[in-house]
Amino acid sequence: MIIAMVYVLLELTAHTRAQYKDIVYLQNNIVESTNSSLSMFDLQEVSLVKCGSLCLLNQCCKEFLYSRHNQRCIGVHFADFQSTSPIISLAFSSFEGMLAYQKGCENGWLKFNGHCYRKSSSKTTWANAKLECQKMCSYLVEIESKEESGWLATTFLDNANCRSDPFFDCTAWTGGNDLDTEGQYKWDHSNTLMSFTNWHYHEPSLGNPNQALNKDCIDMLRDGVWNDRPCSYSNSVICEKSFNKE
Ligand SMILES: [Ca+2]
Ligand SMILES: [Ca+2]
Repeated sequence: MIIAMVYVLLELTAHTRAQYKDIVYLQNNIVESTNSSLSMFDLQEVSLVKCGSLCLLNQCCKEFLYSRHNQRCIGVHFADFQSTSPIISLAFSSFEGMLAYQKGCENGWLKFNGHCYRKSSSKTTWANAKLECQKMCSYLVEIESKEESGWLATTFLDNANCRSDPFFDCTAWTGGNDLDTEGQYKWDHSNTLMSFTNWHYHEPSLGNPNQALNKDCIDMLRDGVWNDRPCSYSNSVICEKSFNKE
């Protein structure tokens, strides 16, 4: 398999930067050394605490492997970020006897059923929202169950400050859209057709074809139900990333 030369630039804090400078890792080399395209750094003679903090500081680091024996430290990349490439099965816990440590959700992210979620403080278009999530190694939220939908609404949207019109306040973009084929609603990141849906009573706008053509992006209202609207609308953003391989 030919893997394109991809450089992974670790964004380190000033403190770490002082010690490591800007470290650029050639992913090709890492693939050879660990047999996985998902590793993002591989360091020697690093303490467990340092290894953990390197992973914690980087939004793209999902978990890390550490060997007390030779103080080797490997950071594992979020698989979510490369959903289009084949996921190589990982057997990290037995990798040269290294122990795997799961990081958990970073500051500002909330955990629910093995996934981390974060709502942005600003509003933007659907396309920008997608980019915003990608920059954090995450994706626009994809809602697969009533439980997830309900949790998202009560956690991020429904609050005492919401104004009266539920369509124009306390709403947020999801990854749902029918940009490719009108009326065929898909999740952007996983590129799958929706199975679970939770539309608002009058939505989507398919009853009014003229409107539906201009409404290709789906947002969630404060009570968890969905609505299609123009992708240019400025909306809050909820990003998601998973810890479980899907
Ligand atoms: Ca989800
Ligand atoms: Ca549409």
